Amino acid sequence: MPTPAVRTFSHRDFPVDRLVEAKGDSRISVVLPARNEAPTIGPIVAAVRRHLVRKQRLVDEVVVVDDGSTDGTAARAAAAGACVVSAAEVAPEAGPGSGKGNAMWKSLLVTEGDIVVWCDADVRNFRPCFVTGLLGPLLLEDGVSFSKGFYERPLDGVRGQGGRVTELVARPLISLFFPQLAMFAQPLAGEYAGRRELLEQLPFVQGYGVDLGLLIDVVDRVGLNGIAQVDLGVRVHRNRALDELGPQATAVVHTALARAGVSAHRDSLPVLARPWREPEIVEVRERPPVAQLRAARAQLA
Ligand SMILES: Nc1nc2c(ncn2[C@@H]2O[C@H](COP(=O)(O)OP(=O)(O)O)[C@@H](O)[C@H]2O)c(=O)[nH]1
Ligand SMILES: [Mg+2]
Repeated sequence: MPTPAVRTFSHRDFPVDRLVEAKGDSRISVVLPARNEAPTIGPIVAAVRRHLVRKQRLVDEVVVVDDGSTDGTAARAAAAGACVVSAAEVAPEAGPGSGKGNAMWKSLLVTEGDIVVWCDADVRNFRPCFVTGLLGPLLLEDGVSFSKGFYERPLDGVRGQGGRVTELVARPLISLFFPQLAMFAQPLAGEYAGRRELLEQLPFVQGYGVDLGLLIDVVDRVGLNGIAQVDLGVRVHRNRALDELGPQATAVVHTALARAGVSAHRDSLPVLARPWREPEIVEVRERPPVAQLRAARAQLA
């Protein structure tokens, strides 16, 4: 069976002045989920604000969703001009949660953009073209409601060696269960953007399963034609030690299996057990689509 193609672009295809023109009256939010990202959060926020809020009027708000960072992340983000919210303070009535996906889900409740762009906050070579590249297909190509970033990711300066969880976990799972996603170059990329009306229809896996979970669910909902992937150049982020990748990999496996209908316990928390280490609980609970939450709130009002 031939592998289906994905509409693929480069950030260079989308000069910022064309985006500003195409944006018209629509509103654009940039969101950075962050936990203990003090070294990188300030420069990222500052770059988005300088180039895309002040110099060009492309982005309407820059929001950092913090999760109890203890290293001054919130203060640095605020000093650089972001609106900083604490995940725990958003929709406490929805019950406790944790992780990157939980912060992203909550970001839909505190932002106003018709388009929401998410970027990781640990990127060391962030450039505004991450944001403009992701916005390009949404603003300038027909029928696109979600765009996913991809990039070259060096490990210790060596090309093509980054992305261990991607290569050893996500790609095999995709090949086995979701071959329609095989042409996404970075299925676990944290840089992606979508139209709010689509994003609010989707459940969010709370932890590190969120990136793959959303990709699977978006393809399911809008088809490959409704998605673009965009080359964002080279991306350098904090590379984790192998033992830190185990819980992330577990979240990715669980998310994929739950969507493939293999896991019997979609809502129970898996535990990663390893010899001579404390077992680690992995956050894989899911937040319901925001549209459901809004409907429930409207009924109560
Ligand atoms: N708010 C919040 N952000 C998180 C949490 N976990 C991870 N992040 C952020 O999500 C982004 C990606 O996380 P990272 O650990 O770099 O994932 P990796 O690149 O896949 O190893 C970074 O900006 C993190 O700070 C969390 O529990 N809460
Ligand atoms: Mg990272």
